[in-house]
Amino acid sequence: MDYRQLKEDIISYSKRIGIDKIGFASADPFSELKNRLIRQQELGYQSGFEHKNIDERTEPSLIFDQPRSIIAIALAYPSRMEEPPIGKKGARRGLFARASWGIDYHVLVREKLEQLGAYIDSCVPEARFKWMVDTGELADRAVAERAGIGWSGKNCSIITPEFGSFVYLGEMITNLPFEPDELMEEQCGECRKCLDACPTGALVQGGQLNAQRCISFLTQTKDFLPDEFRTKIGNRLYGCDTCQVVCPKNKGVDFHNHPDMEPYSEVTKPLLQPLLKISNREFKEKYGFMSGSWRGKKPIQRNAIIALAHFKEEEAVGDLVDVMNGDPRPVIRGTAAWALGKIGGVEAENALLEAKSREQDEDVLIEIEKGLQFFSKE
Ligand code: B12
Ligand code: SF4
Ligand code: SF4
Repeated sequence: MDYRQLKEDIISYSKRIGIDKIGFASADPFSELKNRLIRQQELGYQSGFEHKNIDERTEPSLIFDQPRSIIAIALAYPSRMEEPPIGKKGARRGLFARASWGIDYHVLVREKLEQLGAYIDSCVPEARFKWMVDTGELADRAVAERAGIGWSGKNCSIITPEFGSFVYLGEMITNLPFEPDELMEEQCGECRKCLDACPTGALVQGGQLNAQRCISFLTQTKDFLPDEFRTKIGNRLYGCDTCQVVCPKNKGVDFHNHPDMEPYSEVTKPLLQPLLKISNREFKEKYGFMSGSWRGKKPIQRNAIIALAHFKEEEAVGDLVDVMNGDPRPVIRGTAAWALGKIGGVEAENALLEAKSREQDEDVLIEIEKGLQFFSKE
């Protein structure tokens, strides 16, 4: 088999099916990454969303019989919305990060990997492969870096010279001995804009993230948001793009190569108030197709409440009172209580006092107290 020719054929095919970038890597163990993952774990810097088994994450032979190469792919996603709706008093809006615009990228990247797999199969019947995107064992960024897709930026993202860091990554382990591509030279240089712009100091140093402080992670948690972060999250409902938006390598980068990635602005920048009382069914119908809804409606609703507090949205007081009094979930009731205190006003204060005499849940009572403290500070 002429693997050099096959590699060329695969590259041509990948272009025909709309894969924006492809690279080939060895399937050797990821030894540096292994040390890094262990260290991150020791420091308590991981998010908990990573695949748990570090050996499997860094040793392809543990998850695939006799791996010979890994094919990495990248799909470029848009960074600008056409005519985004503008939020205003009485109609405030929240934000889903760009990685959640359009149809869930897990589906879109998977489709490309499946097509690529079918093509390789048609060329080499004895080919075996295992593909993954995001939820698989391997670290997608480490694979992409090794395959020369881009370099690992100080903001942790893989940055491609062509599409900036606004790319989704996926890969396929194979039993075919392709010639590996070369690593790309690091191009951050002296820049440190991302480190300076991160609202929570989550980037401990270039290329090292304390995920527990990263707003992207925090928007995806289901419990109460720690106080420290409630003023930092702003109107983000899912994810955070700050360290990518400030990156000079993303300047002017905005690719619309995939119609399925186009944002529906009413969903990616939705009105906040209707989210407070949305039913499970409505939520699934309206938001279920996007990656940002994977944790269900609770974190999004909690973040929407915090966003309304961020805007000090007086028009939302009535709805927030209803939620504080009637929602069955303590996190939602408590966050609404805190938000009412932050927004202020007589109606909010009276509702908090009334709730204080009736509420049974200890965590919610703590939030009611926090809400009332805003009034004593006035
Ligand atoms: C867990 C996870 C998160 C966590 C933790 C992120 C993190 N930086 O670790 C949270 C929830 C915070 C998160 C947020 C985001 N994520 Co995320 N996430 C993942 C996931 C599932 C695992 C990542 C992981 O293993 N992290 C552990 C760290 C240690 O490794 P890493 O950053 O992945 O790998 C690099 C470092 O290890 C570094 N490294 C290794 N050794 C050493 C040694 C030294 C000295 C240094 C400096 C560096 C270094 O090199 C590796 C390659 O770049 C991957 C999918 C996957 N299976 O890999 C997606 C993934 C990384 N996420 C992705 C995206 C898009 C995001 C967000 C942009 C989403 C958003 N808009 O909110 C943010 C970006 C936040 C950020 N600054 O990193 C994309 C990244 C695409 C890209 N171009 O890089 C991925 C690859 C999903 C995908 N398949 O497309 N994510
Ligand atoms: S995603 Fe946001 S919070 Fe996380 S490192 Fe980047 S700027 Fe900081
Ligand atoms: S902002 Fe600067 S330092 Fe950070 S990733 Fe971009 S180029 Fe690198």
